[in-house]
Formats: sequence, structure tokens, C-alpha cells
Amino acid sequence: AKKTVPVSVTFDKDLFKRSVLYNIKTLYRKTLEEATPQQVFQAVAYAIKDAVVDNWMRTQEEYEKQDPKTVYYLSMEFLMGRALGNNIINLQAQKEVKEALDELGLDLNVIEDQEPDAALGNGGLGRLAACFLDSLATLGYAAYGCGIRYRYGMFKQEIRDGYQVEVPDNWLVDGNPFELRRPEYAKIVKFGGYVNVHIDENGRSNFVQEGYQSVKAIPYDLPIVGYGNGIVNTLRIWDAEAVECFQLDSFDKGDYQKAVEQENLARNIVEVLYPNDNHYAGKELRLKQQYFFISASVQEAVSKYMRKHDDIRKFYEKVTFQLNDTHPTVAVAELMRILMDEYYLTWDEAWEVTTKTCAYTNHTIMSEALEKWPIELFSRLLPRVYQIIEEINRRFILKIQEMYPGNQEKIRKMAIIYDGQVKMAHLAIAAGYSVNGVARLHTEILKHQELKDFYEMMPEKFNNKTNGITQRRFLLHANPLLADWVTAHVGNDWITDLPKINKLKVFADDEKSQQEFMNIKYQNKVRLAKYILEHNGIEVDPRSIFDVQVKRLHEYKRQLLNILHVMYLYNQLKDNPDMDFYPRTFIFGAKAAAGYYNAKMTIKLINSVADVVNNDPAINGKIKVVFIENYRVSNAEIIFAAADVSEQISTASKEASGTGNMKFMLNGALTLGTMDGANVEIVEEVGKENAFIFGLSSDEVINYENNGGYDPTEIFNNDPDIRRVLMQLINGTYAPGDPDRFRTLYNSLLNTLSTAKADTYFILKDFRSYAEAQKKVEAAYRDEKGWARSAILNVACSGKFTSDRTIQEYVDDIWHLDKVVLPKK
Ligand code: 26V
Repeated sequence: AKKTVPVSVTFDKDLFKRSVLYNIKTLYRKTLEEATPQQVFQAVAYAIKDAVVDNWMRTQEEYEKQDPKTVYYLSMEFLMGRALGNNIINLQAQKEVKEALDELGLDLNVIEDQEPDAALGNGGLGRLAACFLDSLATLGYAAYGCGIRYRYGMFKQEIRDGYQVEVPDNWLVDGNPFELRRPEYAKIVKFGGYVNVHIDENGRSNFVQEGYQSVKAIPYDLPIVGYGNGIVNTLRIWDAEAVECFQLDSFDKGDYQKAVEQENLARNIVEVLYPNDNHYAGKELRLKQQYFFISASVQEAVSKYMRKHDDIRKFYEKVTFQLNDTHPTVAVAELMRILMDEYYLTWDEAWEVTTKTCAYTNHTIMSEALEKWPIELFSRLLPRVYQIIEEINRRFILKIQEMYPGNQEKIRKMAIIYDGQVKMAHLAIAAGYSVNGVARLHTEILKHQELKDFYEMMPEKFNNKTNGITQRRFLLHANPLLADWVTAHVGNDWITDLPKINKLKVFADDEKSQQEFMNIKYQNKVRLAKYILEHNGIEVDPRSIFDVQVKRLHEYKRQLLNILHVMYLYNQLKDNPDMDFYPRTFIFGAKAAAGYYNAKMTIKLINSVADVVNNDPAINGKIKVVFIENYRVSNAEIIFAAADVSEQISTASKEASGTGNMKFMLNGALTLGTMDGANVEIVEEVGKENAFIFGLSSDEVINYENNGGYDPTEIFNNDPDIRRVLMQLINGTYAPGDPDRFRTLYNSLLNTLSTAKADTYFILKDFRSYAEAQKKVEAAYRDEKGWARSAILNVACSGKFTSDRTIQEYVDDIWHLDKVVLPKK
């Protein structure tokens, strides 16, 4: 049979073994038998890093020689997950490593489990950045990820008494074996003070920032290993350190206070990832984080370019910056500043370079997430950068006036600075040469609703790049059984060319293949059931339908709709204990932003429903509800592989794309979802007969919204089943002794105060349609062959959703990078 795992031509198994033992000795003064599991992980990781470093050096040398155009992917978040298993796979060293560890009496799975996730991100946006890095290296493009080396990443979630408790994620406690500290590339970043104008001997005005505080940015490099091509790119994350005291003339003058402040600034700036997803809070420290890593990254990109070239005016021929949402948008002004103040370009020259360098990706239309900084804060923290943005704004307004003479309305809606605020999206659009959305529907909504005015003024900038995911992590690593099965049927081309997986289609109707597929799914469900028993103490039946919703907790994602439906099913079963009911396990996983009350209460509700339902002998185990604690990249890999049903039930128009939906599809789960984000394109690929689509369309939602919403009381009054479920939110059914516990959730759906908006996410409006779709799920699952057929077709039709395709589109339409091929060794 064909093999998924190739034999490595370059990996030296014996060297690797010796390296592991040597590392244990020199790092810990121990023998293998004496070492702790964490120490074994460290020793193995360092041995893998050895193998990576050779390729890393060779790649960077080749980039020096070939001088390809390079993308800097600027992002506040990189949600990398674990590196060890992924690096072994991408080195194509899996077979050799497993053999070597076997000979040493070690188990790779156990070792991999010792590694903490690198959780430098919240959710979709950060994980997308990680998938993009994998694809860039695999396709052979010169790329840097630029971000922040947070001391604490996304918080660890513990569930105590059904409530979320946030625990600090001290991911660096045992050291990070893959990182490389590069103090020789440190940069100074300046905050505060004021701008002075000096006239130099040539009569030129020089703008200089004075009276500032500074921080030293120290880069740490992480290797990004391409799959089987010898390419190793770099994720550069910046740490902050206080500038040495002797460099501080203010200290020499006895300004002790300032020295202390600078040390505090350095300590605070990279301390922790903001665990907010989709909610802008306007925190000063957040703006400091943004400028800190952007200034350092832009300085580095410019100085690296100037090491090889002499004309900064042609910077854009070799460099492009992709802004991952508006968070890095200050890059626009920082690049202008460096070009004008340090390379003495004129405004027009600097503007030409900047607008040919920067491109912007929008990831949400949720208005709460839009970044708008108060002028006072912005100009105090970044006085020179603010001056530059004022001038960009002045000129942009002139352009608006030129196109729409006398139209004040356009200026009000489009200005970069307005109403005492700096609007980062407007800056990114005005200064970027490309503006893209992340799924077809999302881009259409941007063009015709959210960013309509900008689209009408600059249509040529707008384009769509439907998101994708890396099949190397989410199939090859996450689901080895299915990966081997796919390879046995259609060869292993899919690993670097996912559309080839569509050769599976011909096996969809083949009974033997169907059985094999369902058997693999069953084994993966057993693996997840074991994880759930170990981590939650709940026993689940792997023969039940695994119905899964894992993603950040947000009202628009409607986990509340899902759990209300579980309450409804439970009522039905209680009323008719003998009704036909296919056993179902409802699995949730979600972190809530720490200050998001409704989100946190939804977690409590899920756990409260679980307590009641899981322990009610009257329903005979037909419904189980499981909330998986601390959902993150590493356990996601186990969860996707085991899912039958993929819950993608956001209010239509609200989910920009979704990427979990693609990971489920790739692992053969059927989508139960709304026509939102990339669900639209998933259904287009696999056919609507192989998915369960329900609910309002985005046009219908937007229509209601433009006409003041809808009235949920009508549904409440006329639908007794829904009314019963809602009453159970406030009568103590799930909160014995504290019936008001879920009152706010009830109120969010049905505010009886006529002034307040109710059910803004159309949960009651979509409830019946959702329940119908869920009925169809059950009926479909009873037909095992039909289900297997649909599941196989989902895998077979997932080819479009590889991030390799997404990255190739960015390269072709936006970045125009040169492909790099390493010469044979
Ligand atoms: C926004 C904010 C607002 C300010 C406070 C901190 C913070 C942190 C992260 C964000 C990002 C929100 C946008 C986001 O994550 N969008 C998601 O992007 C995915 C990748 O494109 C996409 O699949 C999801 O649908 C979209 O919600």
C-alpha cells in the first residue's frame, strides 16, 4: 500500500539518537532513565532543532543570494500550537524519529504531550496567521512573521463549579527549545515626548522626537519548517528590555524616576496577550504593544533591505507588508516616518513607497471590534507618528473633496481623523494598495455595506481571499488514521496539493470504503472519549453522534442557540421517554473574554445543563453534554478528528469566514450551519445535500437590522416549546436555589423593556429552522451508508480550503513574490 510517511533522505537517525542522549546529559546531568518527561521533551526538541538549523541556515543563505521579494506578515497574534510534532512531519522525519525513540524506549505521543501550546493568539485571526506561515514555507516563498513574544499567552481556562476561571499561561517556564535569541538585531523604540524641528546645514527641516522614553526590542526567532522542501522561514517575535542605564543620559543627570519608568514600560509592554476577541477597549498598553512590535519590525525590514540595495525608493520592489487586521496599521505611519526623517525622502516619494508596500486584510464587520484611538492618547504616546497621520488625513480629505465636491457626508464617514478619534481601518484603506476580505460573502458585505464609500472611491483596491487551513497540521498530524486511509486510496499528493484529495470521490459509494471510513471515525471518537474521561470525568458513548461546537464564545456565534436546543430536546425526551431518539453527545469548547458577562454565563449554562442531563437516569444516557476545558490548538487536533457534526451556526453576515468549519470538513464531519462566511463556499464545493443548512440569509438579517430589528415576543407568545425553554432559564430548572442566575441571558433574548433591543442575534427567529435541521441530522445518521458517503464527499471536496491555495492567491494577486527553490545539496 502507498505510504503517507515517506522515508527521509537526509535525516540521520543515529545522529538523532546520540543527540537526544547527549542533550539529556549536558542539559540535566542525567541519564535517560532519570530524566523527567519534560526533560525528555526538551532533549528531543533540541535534537530536532539541530536538524532544522542546517536547513534554516541554507534557506537564509539562498535568500541572500537570490534576493527574492519578501512578505512581512505583521500580526499581533500567531496561534502556533505545538511545534515538535509539526516540525518532525515537515522534515519528513516521522518514520526515523519514531524508530529512534522506539529504540530508546520512548513514545512520541507522550513526548509531544509535554510541550505547551504557543498560544500567542485568541482564535481565528491568530491561527490563520500560523497556517499562512506553514503554507508560505511549504510553497517556497521568502516570508517573515513579525509579532510579539508575550510572556503570557492566551489564558488557561479552568472550569470551577461550572464557571470559567482564567489562569495565567506561563508557557515559557521550562524554556522554549525552538527559539533563538538574536540580541545583535535589537532595535530601540521610542514613546512619548514631543517633536522638535531642527533646521540643518542644508536648510532642511528635521523633525526629531525629544524627551521620550525608550524600550529595547530584542528579537527571538522561531523556525517555520516547509514540508519536505528544505525551506525554513522565520517567525520573529519581539521581547522588550530596558535600555541600559549608561545609555540613558537622563539617568546620568540623576533622572532616576525616568529610568524606573522605562524599566516598567519594558516589563509591561510584552507581559500578556489581550484575551479579547472582537472587542476593542482602547487600552493605552495595547497601543504601546502595537507600536512596539511594528516600529521594531519596520526598522528591521528597512535596514535589511538597505544592506543589499542602495535606493530606498525601490523598497516596494523587494518588500511587502501584510497588515493582519488593523492592529498593525501604525506601520503605515512608521514607514513614512523612517523614509522621511531617516532617509530624507520627500512626502510624495515616501507616500509612493508606503502605498506600494502596505496591504490590509479585514477580519470582521462587528462594529465593536473597530479600532478607534482617542487623539489625546495617540498624540501623547506617538507624537511624530500622529503628526504624519494628520497630514495623511489632510491629503485624503482633499482627495475626497476632489471626487465628491461639497459632500460633507463623505468626509464625516471616511476621514481618518474625525470626532476626536483616529480610525485605523480608514488609515489602512487610504494607505494600502490592497484591501481584502476573508471569504466571498464577507468581501461582498465589505464592498456593498461596511466599506461601501471606500469601495466606490477605490474599487481597484478591493479583493477577496477566502481563508484556508493547513492540511499538514489538521489532517496529517491530527488524524493519522484518516491520513493513511486517504493516501492508501489516492496517493499522498494531497499533502502538498490538497485538491488531489478529490480523487476520493469515486470511493464515496464503495461499501468497503464506507465501512473503513466509519471505522476510522469510530476509533477517533474512542480517542476523544478517552480524553474526555481523563479531563472531564464524563463517560461518553463513541457510538453516539458526536455533535461539536468549538470556537471562541461570542454571542454572534450562538452557542446559546445550541444549548437552548439541547434543553428543548431534553424536554421532549422527558415528556416521551420512549420516543425514537438517536443517542447524541453535544460537545462544546470555548474561551470567553474575561470581561464578557453573557459569554461567561453561557459557559455556566452549558455546564449546568450538562449536570442535569448527564445525571438524569430517566433519559437513559441518550443525551450527553460535555464542555471541554481549555479548548486550544493541541486538543482541537483530537476534537476535529472525532466529530460527526460541525456546528457553524453564526447569525448570517456576522462570521467573516470561519476556519474551524474547514478543519471539520477535512476530517469528514458534516456541516450544520447558516449561510455565513466560508460555509457558503463549503456547501458550494460539497453540495447542499451533504450539509444541513438553516436559518435567515445574510440579506434577511441585514434587512431586519436596517429596519430596527424584529420582535421576539411574538415567537415567545406563539411557540410553547420555545416559551418553555425560555422559562427554564428563569425558573431555576438549571439553577436550583438561584433562579435569577440566567436572567441576563433571558433578557438578552427577550427584553420586556420596550426600549432595549432584544435577540440581536436572531436566536429565537432561527430556532425552529435549526431544530428542523437537527432532525434531519438524526435521520441522516440513521442511514449509515448515506452518512459515510456524505462524510467521504466532505473530505474529497475540501481541496479548495487549503491555506496553500489562499497563499498562492495572495502571491498572485497582491504580493507578487518570487518562488525560491533550493539547489540540490
Ligand atoms: C480584535 C480585537 C479588537 C480589539 C481588542 C483585541 C482584539 C483582538 C482580536 C481581534 C480580532 C477579531 C477579528 C477576528 O478574529 N476575526 C476572525 O478572523 C478569522 C480569520 O480570518 C475568521 O475566520 C473569523 O470568521 C473572524 O471572526
